[in-house]
Amino acid sequence: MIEVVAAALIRDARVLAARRAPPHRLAGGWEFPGGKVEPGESDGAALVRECREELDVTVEVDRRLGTARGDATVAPIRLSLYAARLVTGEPRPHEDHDALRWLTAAELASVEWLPIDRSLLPLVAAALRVP
Ligand code: 9L3
Ligand code: MG
Repeated sequence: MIEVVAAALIRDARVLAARRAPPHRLAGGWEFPGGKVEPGESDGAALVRECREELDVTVEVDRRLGTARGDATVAPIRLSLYAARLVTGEPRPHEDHDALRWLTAAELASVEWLPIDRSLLPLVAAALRVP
């Protein structure tokens, strides 16, 4: 089981969605930014590191919204999604993503989510309603 963390980065009742860039096999799919937890690393530390690497921002990690299971190439993954807030910086895509969007609850269904991320959307919609 590969442990993966992702951030529902919320600002002004919108959540940040990121589109995976080529050449990854999941290119074109939208996700909550994040990645694999390294050995000995906490979920929170992994999220802070991933948001810095992928978006060039510092985030503060809030509560866990939920988890979902899915399949990666080599092994099943468990994705833990956390609500998070921006502390410093303005998100911009690096190598991992080629587009970013801030979505309202009403706009959540308007992008092509990776299936595992889509399964968590009801929890994100609830977090957007009750910040
Ligand atoms: N994954 C799915 N949804 C997400 C994230 C951050 C990751 N919101 C999947 C894609 C890969 C695996 O988890 O199969 C590892 O993610 P990454 O390290 O390639 O970002
Ligand atoms: Mg990643």
